[in-house]
Amino acid sequence: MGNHDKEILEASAKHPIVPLEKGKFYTYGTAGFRLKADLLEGISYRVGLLASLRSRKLNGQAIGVMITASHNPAADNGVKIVDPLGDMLEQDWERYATALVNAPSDEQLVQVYNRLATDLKIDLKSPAKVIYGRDTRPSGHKLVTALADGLEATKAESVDYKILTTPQLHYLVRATNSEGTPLSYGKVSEVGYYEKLAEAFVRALKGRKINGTLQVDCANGVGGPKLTELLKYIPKDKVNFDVKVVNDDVLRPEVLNFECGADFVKTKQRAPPTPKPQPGLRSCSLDGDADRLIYYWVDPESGFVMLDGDRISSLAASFIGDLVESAGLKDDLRIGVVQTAYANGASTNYITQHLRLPVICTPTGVKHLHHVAQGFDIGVYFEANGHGTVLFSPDALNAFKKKEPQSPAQKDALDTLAALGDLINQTVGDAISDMLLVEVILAHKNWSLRDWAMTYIDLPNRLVRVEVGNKDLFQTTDAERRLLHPEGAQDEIDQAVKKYKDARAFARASGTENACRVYAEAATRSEANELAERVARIIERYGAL
Ligand code: 16G
Ligand code: MG
Repeated sequence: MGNHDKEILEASAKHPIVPLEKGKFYTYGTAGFRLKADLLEGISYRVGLLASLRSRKLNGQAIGVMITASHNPAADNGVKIVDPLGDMLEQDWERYATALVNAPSDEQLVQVYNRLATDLKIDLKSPAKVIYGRDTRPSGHKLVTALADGLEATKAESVDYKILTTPQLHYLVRATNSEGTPLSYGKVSEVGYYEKLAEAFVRALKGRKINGTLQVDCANGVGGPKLTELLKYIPKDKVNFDVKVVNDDVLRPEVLNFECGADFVKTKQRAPPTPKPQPGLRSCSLDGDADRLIYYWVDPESGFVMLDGDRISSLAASFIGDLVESAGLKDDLRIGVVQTAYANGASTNYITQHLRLPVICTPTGVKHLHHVAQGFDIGVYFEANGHGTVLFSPDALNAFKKKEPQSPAQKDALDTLAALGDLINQTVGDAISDMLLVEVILAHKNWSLRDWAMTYIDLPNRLVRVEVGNKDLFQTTDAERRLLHPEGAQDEIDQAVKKYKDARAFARASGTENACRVYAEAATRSEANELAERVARIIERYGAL
């Protein structure tokens, strides 16, 4: 008998797991467990058990649990775990989460729980702490109740932060664990998050003026009310930040992520139809849980122009690279940029050839990029879809604060870098914090979105989703840029790519649905489309074998 057997059994009866077809399992994927909300109650309960174990394994440090399905429709939801520094759950533990969630009966659940405790040498009597939040989906209530029951059954101390953006929860986890230490990340409260960002925003701007209005589409998700709240903390007498918050209706679930939000804009390559796009207006979109950001405007002449994660990445890298040089720290700090295979080739060229910074390509998913970015003193990482942030090493943050400036220009650069260290969310990509960063950079450079878009010209590209029998047949190497299996498929892709100028294409299994994704880019739009279709046919053929 373990310590919590009786309690786990009793509570588990209230939150049963929905059995899947024979041979099918729930898996902890790139975004945790993400499914139709009515399948998630038992899962959320069991994630509570796992979060307690994880906290106990890490000496009682606080673990986070976020309930959200990001850009998915309102009927979906998701549960994911946040590690003590505010980063994603350690990969090894994804297996343990999967094991707990797939235990077929309540009794077997108790067995798996106790076995994990034994195998991982976890003292079930030691303290555990778990903090959690959810987005605005109505199903969040029920999932939070199930989660809380899991925490109570395992006697973990817990804090319910109610409705939060995903990055706010990541912030709170790190703030909780660093409270009272020299590495304190900020006040342990939602207000603490707003105060930190607002203060750093004012400091980073250093009196520079923000031009014109910014319209922010909040996907009718949690970002809407949270952005409105943040804006109250930005002192009007110091900063002229004219923000128009739109698509912030969180009371009607059916409008969540519907024809709006960062995912809509990025995949459809157009502005949300409502409110009616106003030519020339500087605009951006957050996704449903406010961890993705895309900028755009509708040009009276050339139509819709989008500035995606690659653009934010190169803008940030260029600005921070220049500041580091002005601060006289060029030889002390290693700056690098991390991208995935989806990054537009033109952005990679711009960063390596024009900015002269190293670029590393990783597999898709924030955790991979985050990990590699930690290897630099300043690691800029973004996925093209708008997920991303800039990480500063302790050495870098120290240098910004301690280096003796040799000139007023050097002091200015050091101060701005120190402010960016506070403004940019260090735990995970944060659309609201990234948006403030972009606004700071545009103000410093006195740039419009058009100036920003002029830095390089994107290669035309096309993304195609291909239904296959079993996506797991498709295995990749070289950061998902080449297929290892099925044998022969990559040779055919290579042959197809050779037919086009400046072309590149790859196919990979999705981490979030049973399908493959094909990406192609080429010198012209028609060639990119044609190549994508060709590769899609190859994948279809191999997928049907
Ligand atoms: C998840 C990932 C995202 C990635 C996407 C790819 C996190 C927090 N989210 O949403 O980074 O771009 O999956 O989806 O890591 P796919 O595997 O279906 O193409
Ligand atoms: Mg998201």
